[in-house]
Amino acid sequence: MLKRNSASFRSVLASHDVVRVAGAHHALSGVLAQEAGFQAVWSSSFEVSASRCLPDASILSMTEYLEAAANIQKALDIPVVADCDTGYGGNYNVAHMVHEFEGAGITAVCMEDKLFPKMNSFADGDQTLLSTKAFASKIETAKAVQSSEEFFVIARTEALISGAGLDQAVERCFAYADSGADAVLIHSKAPTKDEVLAFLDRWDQRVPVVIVPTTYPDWHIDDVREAGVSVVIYANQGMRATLSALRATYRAIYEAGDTTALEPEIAAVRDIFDLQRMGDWQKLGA
Ligand code: SPV
Ligand code: MG
Repeated sequence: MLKRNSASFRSVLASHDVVRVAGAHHALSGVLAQEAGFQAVWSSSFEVSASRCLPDASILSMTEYLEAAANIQKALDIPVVADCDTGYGGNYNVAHMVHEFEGAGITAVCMEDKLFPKMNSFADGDQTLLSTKAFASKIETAKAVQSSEEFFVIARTEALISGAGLDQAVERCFAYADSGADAVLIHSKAPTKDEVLAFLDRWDQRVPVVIVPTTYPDWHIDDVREAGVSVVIYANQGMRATLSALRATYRAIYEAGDTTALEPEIAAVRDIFDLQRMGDWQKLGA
């Protein structure tokens, strides 16, 4: 079926206790995430930047991130959650970003409360926070300029990432929710889930909570749901798996001098045709 009718993120959230989201940087990875059963795809700034071999440091333009997110969305029936970093600047940039992403059929965006240009949360470098007031104003701006009630804005605090602490994280998320955010994302780079649990303990669930369990991977989805988390983003595992597979494959080909041993281990060309919906295309006639 070549018709394109994807569900909005808001409707997906309304019909699931916990929404499981996989990171991707192009349509093919998004389609594989959908095939695995994920309810949404995270158009990751880290993945999109890395796919260009660039740091995740506000180097690419809004247009380049938009193109990546829109290309993924076009291939899917499930919604894309677009990682929009800081909103690409101040309030004017945020307003333009919402117009452009919403206009391209993206139904959910996420903005984080760091200074523009930002650095990836796991990297050494400046993780300075924008003031609560200024970021709350960005959230208000995003909500004020969206065209449809369906559009969903996630406010992400980097308070734990920057070392500002739990009180800041909680206060900021309350302020962002009260400024109209549809959900809050509490990001952590701690090796355990403890500080996220401490956050949840103080959170009053005025809006849903989103987590990104990259450095604390041992949190089973049933326990995540039980803890009161509504959205889980597995932000970069897909790209990391791709990296391992590509590295091993290229090395094997180079070292073996032919691809005989590799053939049973790699996807068939026909598998790729299926993901391209080649059969449906061919029914259209050339
Ligand atoms: C991303 O995937 O781009 C994210 C998550 O924003 S993180 O890399 O942890 O910042
Ligand atoms: Mg990002």
